[in-house]
Amino acid sequence: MEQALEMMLQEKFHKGIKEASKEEIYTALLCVTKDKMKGMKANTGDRKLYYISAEFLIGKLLSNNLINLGLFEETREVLKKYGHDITEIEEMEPEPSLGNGGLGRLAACFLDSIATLGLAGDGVGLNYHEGLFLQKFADHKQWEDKNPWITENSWLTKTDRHFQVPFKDFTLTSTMYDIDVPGYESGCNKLHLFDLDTVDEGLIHDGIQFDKTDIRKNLTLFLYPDDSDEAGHLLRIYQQYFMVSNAAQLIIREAEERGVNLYHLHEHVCIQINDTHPTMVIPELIRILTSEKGFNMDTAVDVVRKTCAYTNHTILAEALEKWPVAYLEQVVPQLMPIIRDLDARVRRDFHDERVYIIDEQNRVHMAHIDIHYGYAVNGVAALHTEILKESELKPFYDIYPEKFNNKTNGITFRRWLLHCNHRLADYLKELIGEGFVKDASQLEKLLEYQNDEKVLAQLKEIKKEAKIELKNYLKMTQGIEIDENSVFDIQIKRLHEYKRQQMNALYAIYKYKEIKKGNLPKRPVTMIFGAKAAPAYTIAKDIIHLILCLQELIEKDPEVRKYLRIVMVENYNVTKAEKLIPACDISEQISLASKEASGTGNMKFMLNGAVTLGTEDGANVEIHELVGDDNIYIFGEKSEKVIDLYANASYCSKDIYENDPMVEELVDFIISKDLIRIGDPVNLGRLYKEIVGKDWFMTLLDVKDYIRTKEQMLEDYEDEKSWAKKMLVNIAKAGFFSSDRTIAEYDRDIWHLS
Ligand code: KOT
Repeated sequence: MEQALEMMLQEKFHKGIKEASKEEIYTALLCVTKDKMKGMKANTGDRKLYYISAEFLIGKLLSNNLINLGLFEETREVLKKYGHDITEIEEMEPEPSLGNGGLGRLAACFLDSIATLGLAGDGVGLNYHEGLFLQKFADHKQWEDKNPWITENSWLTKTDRHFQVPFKDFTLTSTMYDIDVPGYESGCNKLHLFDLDTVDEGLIHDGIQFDKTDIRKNLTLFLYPDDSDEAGHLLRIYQQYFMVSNAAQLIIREAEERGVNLYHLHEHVCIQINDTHPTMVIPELIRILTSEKGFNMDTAVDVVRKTCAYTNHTILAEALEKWPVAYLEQVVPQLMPIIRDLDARVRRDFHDERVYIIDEQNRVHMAHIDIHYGYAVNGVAALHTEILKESELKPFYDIYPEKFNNKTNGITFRRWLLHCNHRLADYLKELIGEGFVKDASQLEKLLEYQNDEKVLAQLKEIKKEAKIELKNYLKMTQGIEIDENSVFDIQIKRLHEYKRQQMNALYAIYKYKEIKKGNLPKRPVTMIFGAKAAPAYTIAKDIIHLILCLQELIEKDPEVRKYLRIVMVENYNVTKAEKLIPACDISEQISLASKEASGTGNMKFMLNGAVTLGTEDGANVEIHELVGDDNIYIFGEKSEKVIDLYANASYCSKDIYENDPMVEELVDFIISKDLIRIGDPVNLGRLYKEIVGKDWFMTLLDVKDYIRTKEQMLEDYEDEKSWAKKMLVNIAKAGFFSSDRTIAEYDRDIWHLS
């Protein structure tokens, strides 16, 4: 590494390692690493997977690539020798925020595990020029700015693959860019990101506003900012079709290059459709096979059905894509005859309008295409899959029980332990050997030490060091100084009402009032939030406003500040997650039961020794089963009850508010003089009204149990040894949540690559 780095720096900047700036070293390291990956062997196999996804939230790549190439330690030492700190070099890398949250980050973890398991599988997506918006706080509100990430030297490599993508009024020529995906001590795969040469960043004005009319100039300009944005639906359809038409053409081209007889495509290729954003790949493949490759419709449908599999990531109604026929006619009229034919086949075979593809209001249900014309359907956690089978997708499960299966999500331990928490990783290696790095189930060896006081003390020490590191980072980035001896209570995830950050804010109000009354906690608590709200999601932004107002209220109150702090981290992203997670004591996973399909932050936290405070939702259920009652704090109503409340429309937040003085007092504080003095009465008033009058995600149903449970947790934290044991058990049991396990299951049950 030393020689390669020295040569690269000379070549690019005529400088040695000692004289070079951090930026120059970063750039040189990027180029050296890219060269090394070029020399790696590709994972190959007779059957190849294409993981199509509108989002790949890959995060920074330098350290991760170095870890997977086995070069991290050496590089760190070389830099140290010349007086550089690798963490400071990492800061130079712009984060590619090419995803909104869980779905996109999962796709990135999967690519890492697919490559690590030596499977031939590439990602296919879009090369957004701007990642998810940059979040800024001013006037206690979120403001959005553009978030470019592509610089002259980046992980992208321009290829000479181009395809023609036909739209109604014009045809576009694509360019394929590749990012190498090296496996850990294994071969290399690719992430293919398609783009247009004509995209114009100059269209952007006033933050993230841009002219939506000229598709040639804006198609891949922005990542779609989540589902609640009403505008830009047509642009979204343009993006989706551009993605899948390129994917379909690439898949067929590569199959032909490998000598595959297209009538046997399904024996050599499988396509994983990551939620419904890539669903149009089904009619697009059928279109190409019938119009260009001589297939008749029956055969094309049959081959495509045996090739495609679909993953569902949410049951939230607003996220289930239903495109008006009129929109599709306007953008991709060539697909409509095929979609109509697919719908006619369904209507011929099944006399149940709930499973039709085109509904009475002339909307195309994208998930229905996937389920009828794919061979597998999976949910992302045990509870989620059960809900799909028993309620959300029940009519489909009744028709195709054999297609449904569960694949509980996972996370890559390379990023979420080895990279983000070197101290813990090194200590674990020392204690139980290196085997867990490749075989995560070996983390259970830690259980042997659950009563070993030295080990427990060391785990606490490592946590303390991570907390100090976070403290220093927050001081540097936001000028906020927190106390490493306080309990770090962290909720970081997209801002959504179902995730219930507002319930956590009500806890802050509770605690504030208790302290004011003189009921002082034994140890100070630092409540840390990180969350972006979709730019058009009004109530989510109001919740951010509430949290920022509470933060200020407490900061300015010397009496309370000693015992309680609130820190809302600006521009929460993958990079910040990597700094926050190792430092966490209490992991907040408090979604309304049945609403969080899985969650993956919950897994990252437990792996790093945090204890979960959560509802019986998503993968929390499986965490609970693994660690047992003593090592997790569960509260709130269960999913059956919640589903029942929805079915009977029998939840009424106003009843709870009016009949419970404690709840009333907490909610009223949102519009108290104390807060209105700091914040905006419009935002706070709207949020207050929403919670009292609607509360669609049932905050008030669980808030008291939540407060009680969190108080219990804070009390238990004081028993140092027993808390450290909880930390240990959580780490030891996290092995199940390695994405290597998840991918091995996808391969065994769905892909059959190995
Ligand atoms: C967004 C829009 C449409 C369809 C699905 C989504 C979606 C779902 N985005 N993120 N998710 C999350 O996916 C994660 C990975 O499976 C889950 O852990 C999490 O619970 C989902 O909310």
